[in-house]
Amino acid sequence: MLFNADSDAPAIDAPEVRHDWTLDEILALFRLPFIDLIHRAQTVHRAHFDPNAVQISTLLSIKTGGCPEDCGYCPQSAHYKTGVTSQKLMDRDEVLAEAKRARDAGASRFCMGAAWRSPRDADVEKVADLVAAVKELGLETCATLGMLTRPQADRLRAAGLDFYNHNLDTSAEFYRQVIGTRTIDDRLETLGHVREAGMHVCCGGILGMGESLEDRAELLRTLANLAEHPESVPINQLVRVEGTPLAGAEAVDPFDFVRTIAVARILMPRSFVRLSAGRESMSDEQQALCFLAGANSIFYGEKLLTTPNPATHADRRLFERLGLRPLTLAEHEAESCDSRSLLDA
Ligand code: SAM
Ligand code: DTB
Ligand code: SF4
Repeated sequence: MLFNADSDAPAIDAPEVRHDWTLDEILALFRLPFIDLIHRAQTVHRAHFDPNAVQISTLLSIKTGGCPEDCGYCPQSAHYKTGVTSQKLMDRDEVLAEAKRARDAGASRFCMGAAWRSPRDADVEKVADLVAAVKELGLETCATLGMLTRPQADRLRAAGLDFYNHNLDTSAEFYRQVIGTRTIDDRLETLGHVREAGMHVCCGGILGMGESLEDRAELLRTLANLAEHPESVPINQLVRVEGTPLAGAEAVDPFDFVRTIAVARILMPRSFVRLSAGRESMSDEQQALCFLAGANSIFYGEKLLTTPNPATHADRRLFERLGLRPLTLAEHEAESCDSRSLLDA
């Protein structure tokens, strides 16, 4: 590994996609001068992607609230009083109407979220039916339903599920301080089942929960050292919801958020890095810096799962101001390592 004379950060002229990052190398990237870091990230980004194209996903909470898990950040946990009430799984027709709306507004991927610790087999059957119907509309499909067994992952894949979202969220050590009802090893086990079933992995984390720089670096190290990089890496900024234990967490320094995007881009050069939750509280200028640092995916639509996302007219205006354009499914197909299930836009 080559090193810059004036920095411990690894050089970017090593062309290979690596899976052996050390914590020190990653910390050295975080500690680069901001401008140098962004330049490196943008250079890596341009080697793999059109820098002006952004993949668009839309989220829908198909089963909201009442979750038995105690994730300290989440408004949907039954452990906290946040005003989010427990609802049953949405009807098929309602989900399909939302999916059509998302497609017509320009989304290429539709992500269905459920506030489950782990779905029952009967729930998986219902979601499998939704997945097949959403695919019929010409959308890529993503689901995030909690922990899956291998047969459940196989069932969803057979129904045509393209992506499964299951975040590691933070370092293993900090995870224990935020969530008591499961471990990061439980998460890794489900990610293994998703991979074995042949689905694309969407896996990232949250910044702003009180984690240290080392925790952020360790999260990215774990992601980048997986046998295959997640195809999609969502970087969320904590949405501080009243009633959750993390409601009073300190805000993330905007430049530190951008740095994390840049380091994710450098470590996982071929992955889509998603500027995820938290955009509502970011300026257009901060979002532009995130795109410059290598973010190339967003959630589009006025709601995330239970909290607000920027108004669609604001996002369209932002894209216009920056000369950004939505990545079409056909382009994504060309860039994706597994395009079996993608349809032309
Ligand atoms: N229950 C499933 C699970 O935990 O995997 C799926 C839904 S859960 C809401 C999906 C992800 O949303 C979490 O892993 C976390 O990254 C993110 N999330 C939840 N609450 C959030 C918040 N307040 N701010 C930012 N991201 C949040
Ligand atoms: C991800 O990484 N972020 C999304 C999606 N994957 C499922 C969820 C964000 C949730 C923000 C809080 C809410 O709206 O409830
Ligand atoms: Fe449940 Fe997922 Fe929220 Fe945790 S993050 S409480 S598992 S919905």
